[in-house]
Amino acid sequence: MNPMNINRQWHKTLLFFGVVVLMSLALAGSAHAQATAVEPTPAPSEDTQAVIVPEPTPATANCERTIKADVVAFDQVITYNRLGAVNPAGMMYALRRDVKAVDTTRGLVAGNVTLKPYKRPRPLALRMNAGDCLEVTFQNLLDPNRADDNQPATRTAAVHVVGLQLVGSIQSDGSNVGKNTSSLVGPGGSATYTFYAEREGNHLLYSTAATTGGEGNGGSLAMGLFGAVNVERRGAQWFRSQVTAAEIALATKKDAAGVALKTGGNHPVINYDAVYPSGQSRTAGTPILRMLDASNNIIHSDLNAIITGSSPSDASLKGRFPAGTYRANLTEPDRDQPFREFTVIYHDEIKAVQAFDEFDEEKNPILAHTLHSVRDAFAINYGTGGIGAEILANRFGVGPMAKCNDCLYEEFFLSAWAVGDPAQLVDVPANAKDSLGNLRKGAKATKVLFPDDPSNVHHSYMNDHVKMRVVHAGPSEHHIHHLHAHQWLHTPDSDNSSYLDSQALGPSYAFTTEIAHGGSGNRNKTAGDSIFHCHFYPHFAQGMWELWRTHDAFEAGTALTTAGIPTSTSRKLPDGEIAAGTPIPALIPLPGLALPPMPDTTFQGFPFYIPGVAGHRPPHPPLDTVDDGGLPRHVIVGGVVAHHEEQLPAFDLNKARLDFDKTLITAQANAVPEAGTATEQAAMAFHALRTHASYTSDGSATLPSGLAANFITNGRPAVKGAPFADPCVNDTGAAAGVARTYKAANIQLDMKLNKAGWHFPQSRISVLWDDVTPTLNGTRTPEPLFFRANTNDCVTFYHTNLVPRVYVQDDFQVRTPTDVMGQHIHLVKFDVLASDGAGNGWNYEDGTFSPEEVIERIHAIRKFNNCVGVASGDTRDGTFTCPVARAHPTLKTLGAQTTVQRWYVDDVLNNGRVDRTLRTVFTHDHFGPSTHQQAGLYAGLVVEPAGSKWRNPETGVTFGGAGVAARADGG
Ligand SMILES: [Cu+2]
Repeated sequence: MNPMNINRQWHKTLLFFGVVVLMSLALAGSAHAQATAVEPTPAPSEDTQAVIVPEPTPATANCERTIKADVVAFDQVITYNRLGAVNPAGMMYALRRDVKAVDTTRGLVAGNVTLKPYKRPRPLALRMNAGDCLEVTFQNLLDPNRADDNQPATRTAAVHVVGLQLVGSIQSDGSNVGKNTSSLVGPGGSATYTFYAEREGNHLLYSTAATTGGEGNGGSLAMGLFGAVNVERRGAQWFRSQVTAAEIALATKKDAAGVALKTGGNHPVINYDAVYPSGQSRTAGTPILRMLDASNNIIHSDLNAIITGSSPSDASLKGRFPAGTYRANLTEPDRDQPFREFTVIYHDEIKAVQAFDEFDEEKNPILAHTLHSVRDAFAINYGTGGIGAEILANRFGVGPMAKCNDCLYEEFFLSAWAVGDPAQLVDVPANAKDSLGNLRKGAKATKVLFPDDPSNVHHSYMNDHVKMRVVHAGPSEHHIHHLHAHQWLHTPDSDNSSYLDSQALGPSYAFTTEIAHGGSGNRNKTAGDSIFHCHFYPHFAQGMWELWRTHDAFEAGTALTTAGIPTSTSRKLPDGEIAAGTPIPALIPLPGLALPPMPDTTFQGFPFYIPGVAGHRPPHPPLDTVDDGGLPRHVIVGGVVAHHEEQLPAFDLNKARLDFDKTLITAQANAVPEAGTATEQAAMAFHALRTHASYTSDGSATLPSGLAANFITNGRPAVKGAPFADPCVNDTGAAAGVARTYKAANIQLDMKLNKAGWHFPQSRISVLWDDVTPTLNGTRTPEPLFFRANTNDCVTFYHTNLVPRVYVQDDFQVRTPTDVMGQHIHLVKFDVLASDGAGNGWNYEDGTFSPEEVIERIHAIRKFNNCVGVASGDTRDGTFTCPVARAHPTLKTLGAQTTVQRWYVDDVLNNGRVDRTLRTVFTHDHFGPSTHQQAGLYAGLVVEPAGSKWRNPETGVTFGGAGVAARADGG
């Protein structure tokens, strides 16, 4: 029996990140103002009061069509990421066509089943349309004997779907309840469950046979036995969203001579009805892209899909839903478009053997306590990216971060430059040991597996309409689904519904987020990686996050050798461990939309214009820095480090109990121009054009509307804080907004918390520049920074970092580097590449270094380049080779940096054109939030109606707002 590292959730001990702090999203209580313009009561828009006509609901299920799914449950090893976290006793569902016998002589019998090699373990996603019945033919192929005593004792199983109507009898419930005859089945047994769906939405699918077990934390849910049923509108058709390069070639139309057809822009002309020829891994004659065959059998269960409302080959609709299918609202005026569907299944209490022995309470009882809160324990779609294993891999010299001397701590954990895309699976995981049981150092993986589904990244093209089907399959915790740089209406059929980028979900809960303002890229057409994650930081740090990648160039998939390794000339992602790079899936375009251009040597498409170096932290964005403190824009690619407070040459596991500090002694740095490299400037020029003549996926130069098939990008020139996607833009590409500037600094102080004198020595808060000195000398009472803007303000936010580069060990947390801080904001519009206040995916590191980090890097670069003097004294002083720290021009701190965020406070109109405003907006550091949230580092932007003036509610004195002269720092 393989002893598994069982989750014990909340030990009260000295943890990586001390106190569990839940996010407080509504902090408006400390607002000290009132708006003179009375916020208008949302006027009844012409159809606000109108009755929303639901789709007809028959009194009893009346199957307009019967969709069939042949589903099996079986035992499957589930590996969660490339560092090696694994559930050797995983249990899952799959379509029968996607599994095979382990021992072919025994056939497909219980206990002898595994996924076919092309199929990555993912939760099962089944689809049906409203009005359909879904007939699930289920066979339990679980091993009659448990693989592990963490598996539930019962080996019975079923398929139960939350929220769908049962058809036929109660036997479709998949349960053993009350006096009903059980509809569970034992190993080898079969049952048929039939469900009816009356409306669009999404539903958790799971087995009710073992809902508790393994310490009472979820039974078979914790082992992976769950999925989702997504219900689409009547008439919807479903296609795969991402495939391999070989598959998109097979799904490209050919002329009579068999030559692949191309659009005028050299894109493949897509045949959405293509079928596999013989000689492929999947059955000849079955559809490549369509998820349903001609006999209504579900043949693809991908998490991601393209959903159309008509056939892509329909001459007039080209995949659109018939006009009026969806009720329009002014944050998403065109809801009848085809859309990309991402199934996002949160699950917690996962069973995982951790990547490294240090997490194991029996092998390392002391350090396991420190590491407990940063295990791989929270997941999405069977993938996880916990911070603990990433930091240990860096310290141990394994995985893509093995040589990242500049990777210190929490700041690199979400950067694909440093860690690769999240939840990649590889041929040799980073925790592989040698025959003596010792960790094998250095690079080991040679390829990323499953090129159609290589990572926890959901892909779309700019301007794609997107719906996320979010489900919670975990047994106990609640989560906050928070998405960067995009928003949705809670109920898009109601134009007065809440405008959100964060939404709570509890066990078995499910909702759809229909992305507003045209979907991918939001209103200002921002390409790049938008992370989504649980906003409870302990869950985030334990791996609960994914990326949504908006592409600005066509992705035809990475060409692979027969061994599955990217060819030397192929387009592929760089990697710190795998020299050949890692595959990009072929992203099937939505029909009827203008395609992004094929990448070329001038415009290479995201992320290839970001001048990062794989295996290291990326540079700061171009045009982002107001004051660099003497340290210009750069990438560190080598050098020598020291560990712990004592600056030891080697990482010491015993010291790590209390101290994860890491210091750069020498640094090899590559200069990157502040105004951008030639490649970056070409990308800026591309995005500065609003329209790019293009084609739809059938080769047509016109859209279904009859307009030219122009691919739309931002259309405004590069500007500080928004080099690619100026947020201060209207919906036709013209400049918008009233300028407003704030200048803020993050400071550390010993903050008193009550009259008894309780105080916290490492309080870290944001204040405006003029308030830095009075707050530090005690003449001003510290309070959370609440600042204001009116709808239609274009905010330039100066972010200065005056905080030490280390959070020292105290009663709550271990010693940790906090060398960089960012100002991540919710709800407003921004360029996700340069004002995300974060370093997510292949984006830049949009942060501001600590003054001490600036000085440390300057000293390390000087030492590497043999400059005379630690801080000055060389004839080359002031050059990139021998940088010299500078005092901040206003705040005087040596080495202090100021960077820029640019935000547009756009309107939120109901259908009566009344602006409901963005309301109160949360903003916080995103590089060390698990450390900083409980230390006080958060702020709020209060949004008032356009044209408001702001008065002190007690004195009546007007202090800001439209037309009122502000302080130099905006206060
Ligand atoms: Cu959570």
